Amino acid sequence: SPADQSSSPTIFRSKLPDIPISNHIPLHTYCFENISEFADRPCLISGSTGKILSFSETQLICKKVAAGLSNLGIKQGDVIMVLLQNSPEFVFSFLGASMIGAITTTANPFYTVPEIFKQYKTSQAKLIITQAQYVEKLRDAGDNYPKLGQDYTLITTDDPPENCLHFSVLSEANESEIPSISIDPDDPVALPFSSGTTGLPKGVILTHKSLITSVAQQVDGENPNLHLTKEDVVLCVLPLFHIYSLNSVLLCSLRTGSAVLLMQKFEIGTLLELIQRHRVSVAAVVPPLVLALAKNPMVEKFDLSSIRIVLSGAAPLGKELEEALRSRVPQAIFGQGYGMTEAGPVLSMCLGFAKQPFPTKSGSCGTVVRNAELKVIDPDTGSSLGRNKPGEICIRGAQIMKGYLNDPEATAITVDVEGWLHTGDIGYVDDDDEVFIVDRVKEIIKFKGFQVPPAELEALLVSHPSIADAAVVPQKDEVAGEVPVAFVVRSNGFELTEEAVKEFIAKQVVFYKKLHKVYFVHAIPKSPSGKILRKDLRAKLAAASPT
Ligand code: 4UU
Repeated sequence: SPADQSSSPTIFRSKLPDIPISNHIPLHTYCFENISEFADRPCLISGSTGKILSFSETQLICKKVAAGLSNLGIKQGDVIMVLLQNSPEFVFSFLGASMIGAITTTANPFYTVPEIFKQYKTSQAKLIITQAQYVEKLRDAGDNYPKLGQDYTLITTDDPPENCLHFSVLSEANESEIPSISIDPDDPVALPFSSGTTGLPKGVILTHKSLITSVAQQVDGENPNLHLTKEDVVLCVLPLFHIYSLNSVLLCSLRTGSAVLLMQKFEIGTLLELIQRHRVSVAAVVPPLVLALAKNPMVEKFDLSSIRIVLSGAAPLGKELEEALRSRVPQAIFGQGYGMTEAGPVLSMCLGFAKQPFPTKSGSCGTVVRNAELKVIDPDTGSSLGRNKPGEICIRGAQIMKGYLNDPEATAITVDVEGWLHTGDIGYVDDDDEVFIVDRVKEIIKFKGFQVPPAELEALLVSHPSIADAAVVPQKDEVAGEVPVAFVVRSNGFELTEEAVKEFIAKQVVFYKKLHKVYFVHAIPKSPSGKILRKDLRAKLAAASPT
C-alpha cells in the first residue's frame, strides 16, 4: 500500500562503504591537510604563462591574501565577490577568504552590469576582485548602480585602473597578521548563485562542512570514487566560478596533491597544446567540449596519450558523442558526474574512476556518492520508486546546501523537512546501481552546461512596453545542448519584430542567455493557478510549427 511505501522508501547507496569524513574542520585546513606529502610538487600551473607554483607556495600566498583581506576590513562572515576567469588569483582569493571565515560569491566576468550588481547586492558583498578589462563596464554602470571607490572597493589581478587596488595589497600582506578566529563547520564558505528548480538566481549557501563532505565523497577513503594522486595533472578549463570546476577540479586536486592546469578560456588549439605539453591525466569536461574534441580534425595532430580519465558533467551527454571521443582517447576511462549547485554539488559519479574500479555503462551518470542517500520519487504522489522506474531524483547527506540566502520559501520548496533535496531531474537507478537521467521537470535551461533561468528572461521580456506576456523554454540544439527560445504575446496594437525582441534581451544579458528564436503567439498557456505550462510549449516546439 502507499502508506507502506512512504514509511520505508527505497533508498539507493554507493557500492563503496561509508567512510569517516573530517568535516568538523575548516575547508582550507582540510584541503591542505596532507600537504607535507607533496609540499614541493606542482599545485597550480598557469596555462598562459607556464608559471608553476608548488603546494607550499600556494598555501603561503593564500595565507597572505587572508591577511590582506583582513587588513582591508573584511571580517568573518563577510562576503567577497570573485569576478575572475580561471587564474591562480582565483584560488588565492577563495581560500584566503576561507582562512578568515569570509565567504566567496563567484560570478561570471562576462556578466552584464545588471547581472553583476544584482548578485553583488543580493549577497551584500564588500569588495570585488576582478581583471582590469572588466573595470570599465563596472565604472560606467550609471547612476542606478554602486559607485566605484565610494560604495565598493575593486581589486584587479593585473594593472589597476584609476581608483582600483592591485592584487598585491592582498598577496604581499604579512601572513602573521591573519586574525585568529574559530570557524564552525556550519559556517558558509561559498555562495554560488543558482536558480535551482524555479525562479530567479539565488545565493546557494555552501558551508565548510558541505564542501568538505562533497570532496571527501569523491576523493577520500581507501578506495576513492574518483582516484586522484599527486602524479596527476588535472585540466581546469571549465570556469571556477561554476561549482563543478571549483569542487571537482580545484578542491579535489588540492586535497589529493594533484596539479591543476589553469586555462583562462577554451580555445581548442591551445587546449590540445597544453594537454600535450603538461601531460594532462584527468580532463573534466562538459558535453560541448566533448563535441569539439570528438569532431575537430586538429585533435589528430596532438599526443593525448597522457589522459587516463575523462569526466563529463553539467549537462546530458549523448551516447554517440561519448563513443566518438572514446575512439580518440582509447586509453582513457570515460564517465560522467552528475551535480547540482544546491547538492554540494556531486550526487553521483562514475565508479570506473575508483581506485579499484567497477564496470560501468555508457550513458550512465555514475552511482550515488558514498555517505549519502538517493531516492527516486513519483513527481505527482511523492512516493518512492524502485529500480528502473523514472522519477524525480532526491539526495540527502551532509554535503547538500544549508539553504538559499535569505529565501526560506525557496529553501523549503527544495529541501524537505526530512532533509531530502529535490533536484527537479527525472531519472532512474538501474540493476547495477547506476543513475540515468532522462528528463528535467524544473524550469532551468542549460546552454553548454551554463544555467539560463527562464524566469529572468521572462521578467525582462514583460518589462518591454510592447510585450504583454512571455514564456521562455529550452529548444534542443546540437552544439549547445539547449538554447533559450521565447513565446511572446504582443501588446494590443504594437508592431514588434523578432529581431527587436532578440536585441532587447541580448543587450541586457550574458551571451549564453540570448534568445535564439521568438515565436509570437496570442496567449501563453497557463494552469488555473497562473503557472506557465512549459510542457505544452516544449511539446509545441517539438511539433513542426510552434505557433
Ligand atoms: C545530465 O551542473 C552543475 C554541476 C555539475 C557537476 C558538478 C560536479 C558535474 C560533475 C561534477 O563532478 O550544477 P548546476 O546547478 O549548474 O546544474 C544542475 C543541473 C542538474 O540538476 C541537471 O539538470 O545540471 C544538470 N546536470 C546533468 N544533466 C548536471 N550534470 C548532469 C549530467 N547529465 N551528468
